[in-house]
Amino acid sequence: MKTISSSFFIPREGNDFSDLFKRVRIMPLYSFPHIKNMNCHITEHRNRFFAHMDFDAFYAQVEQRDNPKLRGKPVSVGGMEGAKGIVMTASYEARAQGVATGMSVLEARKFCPDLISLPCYGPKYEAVTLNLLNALKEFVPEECIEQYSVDECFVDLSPIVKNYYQAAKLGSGIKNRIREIENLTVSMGISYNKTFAKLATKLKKPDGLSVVTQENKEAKIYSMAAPKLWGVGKRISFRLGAMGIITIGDLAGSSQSAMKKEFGVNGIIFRKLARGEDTSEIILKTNPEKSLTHNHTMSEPIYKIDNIKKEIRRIGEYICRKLRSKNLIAGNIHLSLRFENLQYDSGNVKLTNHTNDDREIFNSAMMIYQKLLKPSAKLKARQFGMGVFDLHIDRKNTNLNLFDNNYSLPYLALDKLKSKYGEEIIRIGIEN
Ligand code: DCP
Ligand code: CA
Ligand code: CA
Repeated sequence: MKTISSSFFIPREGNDFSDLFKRVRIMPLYSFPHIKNMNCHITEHRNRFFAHMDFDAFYAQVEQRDNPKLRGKPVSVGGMEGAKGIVMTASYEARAQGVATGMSVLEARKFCPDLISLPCYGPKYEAVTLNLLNALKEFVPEECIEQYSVDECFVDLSPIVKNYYQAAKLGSGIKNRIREIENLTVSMGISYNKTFAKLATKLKKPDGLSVVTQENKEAKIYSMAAPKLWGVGKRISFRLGAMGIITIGDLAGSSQSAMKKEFGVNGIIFRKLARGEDTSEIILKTNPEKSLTHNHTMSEPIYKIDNIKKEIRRIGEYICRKLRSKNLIAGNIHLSLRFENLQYDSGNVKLTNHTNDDREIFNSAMMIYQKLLKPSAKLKARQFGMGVFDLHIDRKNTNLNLFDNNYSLPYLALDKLKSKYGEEIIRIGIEN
């Protein structure tokens, strides 16, 4: 058998499977996004009630809602107008005929010749999710709501309910409200911790509402396959299988030291999650900035166009790097120019697309510059300033670039180099 390999693997020897598994994967902590703030002082949540909800066949359900002709029909989203493209999701009618996420539309048509393949329209789905988040504020305080993915969120019901009966009643009220305002169904799981709430959602789909308690966790959760657990991917489950661990129940009953030996600290976490010992809380998004600005005063005033372009590019790159570090994109840019005699000129431009791309920001800044007073040998420029506004979270990174086909440059890798070696180390080629 081949050795599993990846740059994340380190050599490992000395157990029965050392021939099979010569390497151990070090899982980065972001593989467990929900435990950023795990409370180490308690072993298990008590008297806490978390709900998790996930839209059913999300993109496909939205398309069926918006076009009654598609209802009851096998529909997939992600195709181009013709037959090309990948199935991002499929309606339950299409799934019943064997269509699955990740297939090419051509492949899917072999199972389901009548498949209606639709293009993906990201902004529409994002708006639905935002409406859901707003609706939730009618039920619980804002700090009890966590958006987890494009169609999922967690809600801490604990400040409002005292027992599972009340939690289920509130959950059902939330589901009704979503149907009322959006005419869409979600499946919901309720439990005493976030991990079990998320697993509970999977128990009944579509339009389900499932409750997992300390008392019924063995019956409801323990028979589920281990990879259903957060962070357990194919490779991990393969290695768990070799240890005789197939279900979440097996994992809950496993030996802590064996898990630690095989997977390090991640092994302990997997076992804890399986046992219901997830003590994490709702993770709140930090408020995004409303604007970012940067000014630079030059020791030697400038007036030649080449020097001015260089200066504008430098400030633009700095701003873009700052945007990327905060995972933001800007919709509006402002450029200002101060002369030696303190005279001042400035301008704004609304960008056609929100961006944090060095080239686009530079080009837009140059468009503004063309309309400003020009420095000259007699009146040189002493300070340039740039501001970006109308900032939004950049969902491209989290959505795997599914919403557009624009290629993007490896900015994040370049930013790391710049942080380490300074601004001048590398620069994206920009046409002058
Ligand atoms: N999605 C995507 N690419 C993927 C997986 C999903 O673009 N590889 C999109 C399409 C889905 C949405 O994200 O509609 C939500 O993904 P889910 O995994 O929650 O799947 P669905 O909501 O489509 O179906 P389910 O009813 O199983 O939750
Ligand atoms: Ca979903
Ligand atoms: Ca989902």
